[in-house]
Amino acid sequence: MLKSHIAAVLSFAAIAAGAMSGSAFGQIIAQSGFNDNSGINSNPAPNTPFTIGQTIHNRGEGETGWTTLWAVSAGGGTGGEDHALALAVAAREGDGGLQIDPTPGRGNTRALRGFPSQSRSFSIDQDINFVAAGELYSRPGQGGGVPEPIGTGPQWRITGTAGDRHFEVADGTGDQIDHWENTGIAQLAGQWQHVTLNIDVATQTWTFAVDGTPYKAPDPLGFTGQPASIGYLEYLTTSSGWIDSVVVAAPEPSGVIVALGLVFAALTRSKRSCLR
Ligand SMILES: [Ca+2]
Ligand SMILES: [Ca+2]
Repeated sequence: MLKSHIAAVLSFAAIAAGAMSGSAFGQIIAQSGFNDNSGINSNPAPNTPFTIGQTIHNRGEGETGWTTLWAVSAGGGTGGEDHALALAVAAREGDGGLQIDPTPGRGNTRALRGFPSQSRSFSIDQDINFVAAGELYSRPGQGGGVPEPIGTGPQWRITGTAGDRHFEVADGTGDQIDHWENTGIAQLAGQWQHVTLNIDVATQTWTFAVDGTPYKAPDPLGFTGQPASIGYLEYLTTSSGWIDSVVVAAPEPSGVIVALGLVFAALTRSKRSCLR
């Protein structure tokens, strides 16, 4: 009798451990790999979801979960398509990655994509590899076809002189004005770094981490604006760099908690039966 209870406890523990050690992400809402034939969202058909060597503008068809294709613009208007390309050299995974450069005469280049509006907790992950000049901004915000970041949520950027490249985050107060803080986390120019945002729309706060190292903010990071939901992500740059593996995910539904609850229940039952 005791043996079977121990076996049950062990199997529940295994389920719990599996749930905890499973995917690095919770439920993936949408992801983009800028690939054609290998890697995230790739398929055997040539030149889809991306054509290696060509723009990502209006591309990404077949990548499920998103509400729009990638949209590229420059200097706040149309253009920039040729400065946001899916290239093999820009790949962190698969056979393509995004190379994004400022559009000459326009100051910057911006790539934006919509996902189903999130009003609770979710995360945005991406791999980036930029040069030690200019800036890269990312300003996810309120979606629903709103083209400009009028309801900006979290904001982060890479900035600084060549000897002092670093990540900054905006600790917003909802006034739609930038309030930058230096995270003290170095941008390693020419190297891949993994940037993770955990966003809580309900409380209008967020956390920021690079390669698993969290920025220890003196107080919780706020949103720059007051978005009731967040439905797009973007990259706006005056720098030159590569971006790959963009993942929007929701937390795992209480699977781990359920599994732990079952372990506790099993232990309790086991203890009771031992006492009997
Ligand atoms: Ca890729
Ligand atoms: Ca393909």
